[in-house]
Amino acid sequence: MRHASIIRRTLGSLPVATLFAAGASAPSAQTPAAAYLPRALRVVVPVTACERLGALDLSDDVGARTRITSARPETDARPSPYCRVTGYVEPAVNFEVRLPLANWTQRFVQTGCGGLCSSVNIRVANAEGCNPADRGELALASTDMGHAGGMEGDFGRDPQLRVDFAYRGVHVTTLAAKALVKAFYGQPAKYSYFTGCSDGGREALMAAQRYPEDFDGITAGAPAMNFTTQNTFYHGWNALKNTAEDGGPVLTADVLPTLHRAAVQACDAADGLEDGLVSDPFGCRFDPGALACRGDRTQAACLTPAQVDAARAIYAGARDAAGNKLVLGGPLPGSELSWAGVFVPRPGSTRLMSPSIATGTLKYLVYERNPASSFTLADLQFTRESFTETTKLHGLYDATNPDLSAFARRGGRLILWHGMADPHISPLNSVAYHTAMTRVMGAAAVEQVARLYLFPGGDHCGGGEGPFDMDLLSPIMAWVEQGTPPFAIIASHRTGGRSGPIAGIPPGMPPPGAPAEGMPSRVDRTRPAFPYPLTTKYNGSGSIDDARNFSPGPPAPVAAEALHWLGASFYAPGQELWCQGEGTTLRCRSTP
Ligand SMILES: [Ca+2]
Repeated sequence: MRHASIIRRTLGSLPVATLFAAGASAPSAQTPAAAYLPRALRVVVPVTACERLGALDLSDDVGARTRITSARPETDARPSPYCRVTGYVEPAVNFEVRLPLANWTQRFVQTGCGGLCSSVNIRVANAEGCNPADRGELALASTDMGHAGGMEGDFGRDPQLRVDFAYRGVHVTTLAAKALVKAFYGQPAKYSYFTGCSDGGREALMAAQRYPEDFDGITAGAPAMNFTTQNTFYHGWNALKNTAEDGGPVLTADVLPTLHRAAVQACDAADGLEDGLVSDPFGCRFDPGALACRGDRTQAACLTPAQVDAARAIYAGARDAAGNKLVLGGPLPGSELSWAGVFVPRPGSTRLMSPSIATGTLKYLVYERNPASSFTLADLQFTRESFTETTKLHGLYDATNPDLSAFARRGGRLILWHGMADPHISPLNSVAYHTAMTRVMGAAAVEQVARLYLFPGGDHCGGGEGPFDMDLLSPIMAWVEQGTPPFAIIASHRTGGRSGPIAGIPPGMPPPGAPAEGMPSRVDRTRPAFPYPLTTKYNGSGSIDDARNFSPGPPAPVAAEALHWLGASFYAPGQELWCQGEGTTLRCRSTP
């Protein structure tokens, strides 16, 4: 029994009961913080003035010309004052580093970006209840990944900017930030972490795969690890399938609740608990044809034939005419409400994520030679030939190398996480990665280095109907610093919107999930998630809204045939390309 060890070993070292023992009688989001504690590390104070960092030349540390553009104390900052340093690595990798002035406890945390990035935005998400984060004790950094204002993707005309976006920008920012930490405090950070979601999840995996020395602990949410297919076939298919001949949408936002109710009705109880959440969307079979309009039904509560076709195609995911999958999968049953704003227009808005990111990626990023400027999304072919052409730079952008043995050898630890109702990136991508790691490294080695958590009803990086607010920074710190592997991760859901920031949301895009309604949010449900492929089982008595009434359920790995697609071979060691721009030419090789 391949998965018996994770249950036995983790249960033995960390009884589930202790994870729930600290909880009050009401569901509480505070419970997990008590279970996973970072080490108590002493405060280290600066050995130099903040402003003096402005005179540093970090070029040797970074291995490329690096300029500091400003260094000044932010003395009024909350929760604690810090030294704010901005700069760039040539050609244009902008970064910001924040160094606590009085309460640094020897940790460095770099945060990832979303979409195509294009702005510097330090955002520590999924860290509420993590003491060093809440108190402002962390040295922080982030980058725009080498270009500003390029959400249309047109920065990809410059090959070097493609490389900076693909993997170099984050890495050189890490080197610059670490050099600034050392100069400011007179010592390096004792522990370094990366945390990101969406493209930030891809960035997180890039670090583990390409630069295993950079971080001790990494959390990777909803990783866009299959960048080249995700931002072309996945988003392109959903956008085109939901576009009628007149250019208007087929599925409109007002039918999504109908579709969602039917999907939940079809799948809710099949996972063992009727709780309004689809906890096994991979095994669920839902046909939107059941909602087809009949004579006696009103339009609001049924789907036209065109809408049924569109919904079926979207669930099925991008395919060629022979049925070969061009992506791992489409959005899963239970995700319907969050299709709004992604490929189904919100009322009163025509702005959509899917056509915009797919068009930009196709026009400027994925092809070795960009298509003509007249290219439109409708020119994208869903064929095997087009797949081969579109993925030629897979080795540049994608983060699918499942061999983390170098990261493991240096003591690195990875927490992967994904919402099951993610409309942007199918959780099958993360499942496929975990499966490939297990195939390549062996289950015991994977258990040493990585965990995957899936959250029912979780939207993209945050929000959604299921409990999806959780502190992951404390568990990764406890694993790295105390040797305590994570087991139960307790997530909460709040009425009235979530309180913490969400990582990985591209600039200008609204966050997923219900908007905050201006009322104080209240935790209305907590639920543990256990390491994949374990499931979460209701104990049979007590509130289904209280995490304490749940236990680890039997492993339920996703069926192998669900992971078949034309890109299955991408999940292999040594798939990386190491590239640089030489003028208008992109030169790549298979070694650094
Ligand atoms: Ca259920």
